[in-house]
Amino acid sequence: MTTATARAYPNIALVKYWGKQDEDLILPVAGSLSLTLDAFPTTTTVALDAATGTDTGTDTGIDTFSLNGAVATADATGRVTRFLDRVRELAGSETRATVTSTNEAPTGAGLASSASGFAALATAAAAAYGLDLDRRDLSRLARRGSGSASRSLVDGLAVWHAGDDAHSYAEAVAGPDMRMVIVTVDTAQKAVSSRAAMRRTALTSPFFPAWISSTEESLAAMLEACAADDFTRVGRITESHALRMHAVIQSCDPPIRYLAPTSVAVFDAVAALREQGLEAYSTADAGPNVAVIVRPEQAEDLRDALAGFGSVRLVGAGDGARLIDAGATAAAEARPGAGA
Ligand code: 2P0
Repeated sequence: MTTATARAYPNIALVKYWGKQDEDLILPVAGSLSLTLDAFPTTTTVALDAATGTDTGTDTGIDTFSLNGAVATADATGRVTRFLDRVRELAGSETRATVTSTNEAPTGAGLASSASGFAALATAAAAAYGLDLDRRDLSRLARRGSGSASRSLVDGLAVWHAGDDAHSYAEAVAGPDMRMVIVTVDTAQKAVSSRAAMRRTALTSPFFPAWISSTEESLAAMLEACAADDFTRVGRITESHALRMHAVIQSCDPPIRYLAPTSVAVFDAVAALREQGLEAYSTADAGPNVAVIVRPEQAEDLRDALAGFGSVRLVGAGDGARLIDAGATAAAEARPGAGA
């Protein structure tokens, strides 16, 4: 048995990804920019079982996937299998895998568990199947599982480029040092998945073409602001871009609204804090939780100020996906008869 274990962290976009130009390859309509966090990791082990390979004639065609100690749903397992099929294609392998994953964030609540999930899975699966991929190619591979996962391969601030398959990957960008306060307003599973909502937005929103061009402009401005180490400009772009994303989502048919009344109250509270000299800016993903960026020296004050709106967690910039255990192949091979 060959196993590999990887750990990856979620990321929160400051310039959002919302819409695909190619659903199969997961190529975005525009680039995006995010901060990989140092909290809420996903840890994933991929174990290949030689006994189920087709060379033994016993291939059942089924990977197994467990999430947080329970057998995952057929949908989730199917998504993992489709991803592993891509890895097997690259590796020239037909060996099935057992995937075991633990998530420290509530799955499906808008805390980007698919980003950390597919970043960890790509990293562990590439190692288990013996692929020798650099970080750029791991980012491209993770993208095939979930677009935002491409960014969780990168430490700290990451830009994910739009483009064709070869050019659509994430890489690091330098920018201002910042912290983020995550305000968890609700941990329930969202009613409409990001994937379905993105598709509906692209198909039905009259504003979608403007969303694409405005995201391109926001990303160009954000890259300039990062290069200039300009926290204020980064923050202003972050907040207005997030509200534009929610506007285009709300404009689809039938409409989708991810922000809850409490989410809007957090945006208002942060705007009021800015008036008082606590400089912070809000964003929110496809759910009601709000992430607020702040300068490091004001981070604890912000956390304390927002504690009344839900559970609050102060986080910083974290590492891109890493292998934490590079496999038991050597040990298994050294012990004849061991393993499968
Ligand atoms: C983002 N989100 O940039 C945006 C903002 C949510 C809101 O990326 O279909 O789970 O798997 O590529 O990556 C969520 O979308 O979607 C997302 P798929 P994904 O973070």
